[in-house]
Amino acid sequence: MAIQDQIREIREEIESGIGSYSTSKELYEFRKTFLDNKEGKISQIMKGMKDVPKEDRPAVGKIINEIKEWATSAFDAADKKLHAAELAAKNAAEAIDVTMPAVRETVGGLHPDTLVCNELIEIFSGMGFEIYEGSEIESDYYNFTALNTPADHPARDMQDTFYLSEGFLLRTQTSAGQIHVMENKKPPIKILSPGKVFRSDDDATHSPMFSQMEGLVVDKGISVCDLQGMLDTFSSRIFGEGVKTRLRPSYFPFTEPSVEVDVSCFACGGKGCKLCKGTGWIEVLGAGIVNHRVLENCGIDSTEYSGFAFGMGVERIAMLKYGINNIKNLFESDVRFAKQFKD
Ligand code: 2NM
Repeated sequence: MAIQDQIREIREEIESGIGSYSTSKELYEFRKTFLDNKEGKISQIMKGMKDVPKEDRPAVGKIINEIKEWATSAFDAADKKLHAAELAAKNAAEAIDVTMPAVRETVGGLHPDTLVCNELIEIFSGMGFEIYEGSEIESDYYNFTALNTPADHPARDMQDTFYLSEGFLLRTQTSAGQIHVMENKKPPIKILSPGKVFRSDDDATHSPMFSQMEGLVVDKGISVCDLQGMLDTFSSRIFGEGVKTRLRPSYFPFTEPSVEVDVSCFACGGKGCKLCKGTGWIEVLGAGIVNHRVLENCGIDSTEYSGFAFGMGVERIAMLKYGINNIKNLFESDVRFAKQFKD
């Protein structure tokens, strides 16, 4: 076939095919079948030049160059169009609607136990108490014997205490740690011991693991007056201004005398309501003057020094403050419960 005819065929092929591609990648493959330096149909024609008579070569060379230039610009133009369409489609797909409402970020809150713990620590730190946490595993001596809890005391019963290996147990009260402090530090001592304690107890108001906060003050001349003064300050800070305290006689092996401490009902102001069961008073903690035997057990001369101590359950305070009626709510990790305590 004459070169002119081959060129006409190529031109027709390109003209009819060039508009049928929808992606620049497909168009590029089509382009290569004509313009590839080695395999392209136009390059192949160039190779046929050797059979063209010498005098015709300049004219034939010219038309080959023309078709090459024409094809190149035709493909460039078609490619430009496809690229523009592709870019527009990509931009449309990635478009951001700035009027769309933002996704709400959910932020966690502190557990009511932690909230109350923090508040108590804040209050007692403000009164000069140092924080001493102690350890959860204690020996029978620190948890009971040193605290003047005799061997036949019901609290030592297997049913109430989680015993570990011989002589060791999970502390049932944080005061076990306070014995270590009294053994190692000369008075004045003024410490607050927050932490987990363990007792084999389980009902609506008791959990086998709960948090306790115990305080201890030892110095020369400490009396019940110091205890009561501190309790008044504490009660109005935690439950609100105007809340009064009342001491009732009680018994603990580690204190003598021992008292139960009630606060006037912060819900009804003392008139009597559901929270205080009509009495106007709510029991919040136990306290007393440290038994001289406990001081002596720690090597503190009880003729020179005296002290007061108190202990409370953090969950009980949290339940009173937030109106929670079952302690299980505090340990079941139900988000519907937890979400109510954003502060
Ligand atoms: C309470 C009630 C009364 C108490 C005693 C001691 C220590 F270590 F000094 F002996 N610490 N805490 C104590 C006293 C705890 O909890 C209801």
